[in-house]
Amino acid sequence: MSKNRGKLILIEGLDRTGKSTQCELLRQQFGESTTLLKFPDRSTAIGQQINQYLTDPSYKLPDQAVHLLFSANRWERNDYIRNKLLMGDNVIMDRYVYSGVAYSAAKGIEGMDLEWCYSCDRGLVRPDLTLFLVNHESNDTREGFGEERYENNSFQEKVREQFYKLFEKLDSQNDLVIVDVTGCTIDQVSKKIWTIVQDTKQIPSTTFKLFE
Ligand code: NYM
Ligand code: MG
Repeated sequence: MSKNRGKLILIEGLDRTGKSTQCELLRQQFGESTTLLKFPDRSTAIGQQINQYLTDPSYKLPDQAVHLLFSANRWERNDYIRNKLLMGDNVIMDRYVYSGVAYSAAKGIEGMDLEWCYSCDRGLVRPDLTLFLVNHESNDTREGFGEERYENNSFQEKVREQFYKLFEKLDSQNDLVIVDVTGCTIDQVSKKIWTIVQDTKQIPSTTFKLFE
């Protein structure tokens, strides 16, 4: 009897919306046979270059090149993700294509529009479910906020706009749930997420949806 493939669940959002905490809690709830991946994956050679760019303000790299590094960092994990899913493992991701496009397009650089930013991610495996965490309260008081590039409120606002444009472009209504976490405790958010995840149907085949 062939085994169903695992679920691919993505948690997205602006900086400091609690994504990493919720990814970890979701991993614990799924229990065995669950893989958690965070993007950027700073453990690879490409990831280390991205890390340097994010943490060192004096590190110079053209924005287009940075964008391609983030995309390459997803591509280098694509086969790994597909294989895990085919083995029946569930895979949880902390950021992915949506962050990749939204943060780059938010820079407003000529020629680096949403379509350009999205094009190099075409063909990557598309999550069965994407949860977009939204906190309507300012997140600039959270510990550590402002330490990395992109972590300021005016830029985050632009990123938010690009996320919504991309959701529209990609017809996300079938596989995206916006989760309002404003004023919620970690536990409350975790319960909301678990309820939504349990409603996601198991995909009974070896096929994948792709970003097209
Ligand atoms: N980021 C993340 C991008 O600009 N492009 C991408 O493709 C991805 C995956 O990296 N501010 C940005 C968003 C974050 C920063 O991510 C680091 P995190 O989740 O804060 O470690
Ligand atoms: Mg961050």
